[in-house]
Amino acid sequence: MRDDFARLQMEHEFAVDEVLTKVSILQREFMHLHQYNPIEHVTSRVKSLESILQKVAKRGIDWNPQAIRANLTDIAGVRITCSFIADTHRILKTLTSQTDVKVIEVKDYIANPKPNGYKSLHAIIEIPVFLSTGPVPVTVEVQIRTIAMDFWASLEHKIYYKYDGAVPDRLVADLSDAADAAEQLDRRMEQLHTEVRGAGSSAEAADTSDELEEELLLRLWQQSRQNT
Ligand code: 0O2
Repeated sequence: MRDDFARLQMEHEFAVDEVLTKVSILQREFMHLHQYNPIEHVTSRVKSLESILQKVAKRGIDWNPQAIRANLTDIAGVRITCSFIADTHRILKTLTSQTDVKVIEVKDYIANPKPNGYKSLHAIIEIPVFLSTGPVPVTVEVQIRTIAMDFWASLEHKIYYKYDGAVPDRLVADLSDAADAAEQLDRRMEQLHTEVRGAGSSAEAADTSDELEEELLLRLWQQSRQNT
């Protein structure tokens, strides 16, 4: 049994590694194509055995790895923090359209925030992890949100745990106001960003760097001809 649980956790660790690699490739390719990085930072975790068993007990799931695998979809979690709201949707679309990624469920708490003000894009995806015995499908919960949404969520999480879920009304109202302020900030920052980059600015930047590269190559070529 202990070995089964160790294997369960290990498979989820591998799945997290796979998703992190995918995200890193997207990030680097995006930077290469658009001279712009839409991802601020990425964090990940695999639930501890204690935390898995707590959730299993709470949900009344059978105490065997097969049932846990089928019913607990957030053993592996990856959180992607983006600069702007548009980036969150862009990253979700690019990641979930990869052929080896099977989308189990998407929850758009940005379009439909939770009553407390929580905003985030959640996707439960399944990816194959290639073990010596063959491929094993493993689920990963991917949360994608902006820096402002992430800031709000981490504070709300701390407050929720401090009060053991029974958050006083005054704080609930303050959190709701803070969620509105975070949304306004997101919108203004995105507006500014769009204004500064302007239409076609990335294409212009790419053209300029191409020209510089060409000029440099030409000079090096001329120099090498002079030296021979
Ligand atoms: P942890 O410790 O972060 O893993 P679930 O219970 O997850 O199977 P649920 O609630 O329908 O089912 O899933 P949902 O709504 O997709 O939420 C999953 C995760 O999103 C949560 O995991 C939190 O990480 C985060 N989340 C959801 N709602 C809130 C919220 O109101 N505030 C904050 N701060 N985070 C939220 P866990 O397992 O609850 O916690």
